[in-house]
Amino acid sequence: MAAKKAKATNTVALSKDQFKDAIVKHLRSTCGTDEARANNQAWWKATCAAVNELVFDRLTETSKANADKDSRAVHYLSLEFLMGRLTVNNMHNVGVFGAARDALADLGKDVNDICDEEPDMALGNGGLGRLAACFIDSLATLNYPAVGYGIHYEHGLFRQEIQGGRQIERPDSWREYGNPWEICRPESIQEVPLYGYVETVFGEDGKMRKVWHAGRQIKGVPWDIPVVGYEAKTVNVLRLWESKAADFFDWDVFNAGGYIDSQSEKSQAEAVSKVLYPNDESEAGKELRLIQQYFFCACSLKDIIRRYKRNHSDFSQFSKQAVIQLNDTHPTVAIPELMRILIDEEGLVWDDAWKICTETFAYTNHTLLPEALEKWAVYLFEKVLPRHLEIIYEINRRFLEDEVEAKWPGNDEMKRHLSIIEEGETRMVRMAYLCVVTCFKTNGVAAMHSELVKEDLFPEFYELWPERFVNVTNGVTPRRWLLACNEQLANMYNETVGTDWPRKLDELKGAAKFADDAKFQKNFMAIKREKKVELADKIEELCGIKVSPDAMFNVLIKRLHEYKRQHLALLHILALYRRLLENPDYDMGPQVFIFGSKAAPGYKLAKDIIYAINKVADKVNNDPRIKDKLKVVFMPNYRVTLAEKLFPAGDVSLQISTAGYEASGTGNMKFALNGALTLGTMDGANVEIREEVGDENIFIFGMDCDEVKALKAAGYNPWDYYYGNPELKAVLDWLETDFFTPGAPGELASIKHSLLEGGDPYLVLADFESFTTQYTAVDVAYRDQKKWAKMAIINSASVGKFNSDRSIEDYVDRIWKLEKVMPN
Ligand code: GLS
Repeated sequence: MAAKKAKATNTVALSKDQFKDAIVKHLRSTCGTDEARANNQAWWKATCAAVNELVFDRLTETSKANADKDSRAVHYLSLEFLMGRLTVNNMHNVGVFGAARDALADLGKDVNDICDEEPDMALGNGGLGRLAACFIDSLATLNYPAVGYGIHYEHGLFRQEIQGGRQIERPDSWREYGNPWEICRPESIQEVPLYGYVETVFGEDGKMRKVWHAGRQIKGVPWDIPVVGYEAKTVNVLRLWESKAADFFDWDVFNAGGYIDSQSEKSQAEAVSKVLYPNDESEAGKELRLIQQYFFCACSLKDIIRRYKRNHSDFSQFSKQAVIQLNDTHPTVAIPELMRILIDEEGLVWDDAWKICTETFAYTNHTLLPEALEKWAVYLFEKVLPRHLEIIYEINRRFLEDEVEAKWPGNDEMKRHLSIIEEGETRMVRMAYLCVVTCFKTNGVAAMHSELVKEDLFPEFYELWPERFVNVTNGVTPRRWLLACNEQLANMYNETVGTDWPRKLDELKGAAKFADDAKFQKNFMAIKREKKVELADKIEELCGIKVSPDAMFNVLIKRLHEYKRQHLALLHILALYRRLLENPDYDMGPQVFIFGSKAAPGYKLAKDIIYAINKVADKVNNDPRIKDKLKVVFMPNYRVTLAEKLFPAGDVSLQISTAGYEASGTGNMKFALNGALTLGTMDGANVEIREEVGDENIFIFGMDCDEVKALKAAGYNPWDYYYGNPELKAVLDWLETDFFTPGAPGELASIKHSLLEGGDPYLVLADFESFTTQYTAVDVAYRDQKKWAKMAIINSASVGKFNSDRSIEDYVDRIWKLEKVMPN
């Protein structure tokens, strides 16, 4: 089907001709060139500048309205914001996408080529960071006062190259040539102390005070990224802090000829915002990481307090004006920092300061994985943040002596168990406990996950304060994940259910009644095919592999982790390959398996899995015996921009984590919205997707969470499955040969060993049979294209719940209690 022109879905803010004039003006006045000489980079920057004429006006109006009304605002503290590109999104949100596209066309430029100039803002690892980006989009769209706070990393998540099948990490430089979306705000620079010691002093009034004599200071320079609400008057701010040396460099040293020495303080300070830590769900216990956390929390709190003080002379209204959401435990150090400011700098007594903290902070838990629950060595805290450690000790003392003692009198074992300080060879600060003890709300990110947070992670805390635990199921913004990335489907929905769905995603329900309609099915599947053709072209361009858009596209895109079980999919691919080799007429429709994934650089097995996928792909894709029935693709450098091509093109969405391990997942929502069917476990938000789309429109396999727990409790033995299933044994043994790595036997063996000698911690072998069996059902279903179309339409039309606007309304209702400031 030919691509219909995207309809401008909201009020046109500029006509095509006005937009054209604006671009031409900015080519000259902003970029110092003209239409004849400009390269695409200049065209892109001039286009952004034209959009910014609208954005910056709204930004100023929003901050003025917030200041005038002295409104309560949420401050979303997150070490990650995975923004991707902003140009198309911002154009849609301010309502000029159509005008911009036509204006550029008139000027002889293709909007896609121009927007391709923009590097991804990859300031996050995966789901957690992308969620933060969706949330700030929704907050602005819903006209809620909100500020996102994070770090202005010089290098975002590494760029992944694949060489000889292996992942190579290259630095990502997203702002090497400037970024038109950000504004530096030197007027709001903050100073951040570090290291040093704490002195106890007595004032003239005889009162004791603590003074932190810092050993070093660094400077936080704020960069503001406007966050444009869709069809809304609100433009909020994402404020990202860049670290700089407090004194640019030491002039005395410089003048004395010590140029290199004078630079050392500068480079040490700048190291703080240099790189994003590329670990998802596991933490490196690095001093620099702790400093990063403190740096951005300290800057953000100072900023929040500075704004508060414009209208208030004491702190009595602070928790009414400000709510601070801690996105996972990464910003937990904000808690002792606010206590320190209130007590040491503002002169409040402990009880008053504590009351403010317990009414201001709320915490979102994003994972149950033990290795991801942050703990910091006490000695590290003592060295970097000595005063904060004292405060944490005092919070802990009061918690144990008052609350735990009252609930479990005389129970020292319980005190040890719940203490914020973990005893052991190296004493550790348990950051999650500090959050739960302080925060007025703790939430999980999907219904099932929130139950596990209460039952398994914090059961005693739940017993103490049941009212503090809530659920807010994640969501994704339909502006980016349907309107902008799937123009064709967006247009079809505009014609079917009207143009309100990008805000009110539930309206797509109206399309479900056409799920049986032959014409609607045909159009829906034609769009899917068009997106598959686009992806197939991309695959050929990036990987040199030809795939047929008529094959079933199975897509598994997410960070590489054993619990996400990319290797389970790999074992299934090997099984299919084997079946085809044994019987070339084996009855299956043509299938393509498409992976996209980055592995943390230090995660050896994850990197081995990438290598294995690539080696298997080499063999399978070039084996004439299987007559193109099976193809395997590993797309390099998976990131938001690539995701925007992959989600619309998927037929099957693989969500195959071990039940109980994936807190929510958000890719599962993006796939369903774009008409892919989920093949997944009863894990995270898959459970709620099933509720929405119906059991007959989803493929569930494997053990559920209770079965996983029971099997583990009973003593799981992966060898039983190895010996019990000849096909499984054969494919595992295959990994030890040199079949996929000619001349180098054993190169893929680490996967087998982790699943057998390593104990298979994520029960890959236990779920293998159920997975392959269910995959046969998927293949059969896909070959009945009418039936498949119906199921795909129902999926897409039924997932309105997973709009991030709904998540935000839940946060507002259950936690933040905000009011809208700008009019709708
Ligand atoms: C994560 C979880 O692993 C995901 O399941 C979840 O969807 C996401 C957002 O809540 O958070 N936790 C994490 O540390 N990284 C994630 O992607």
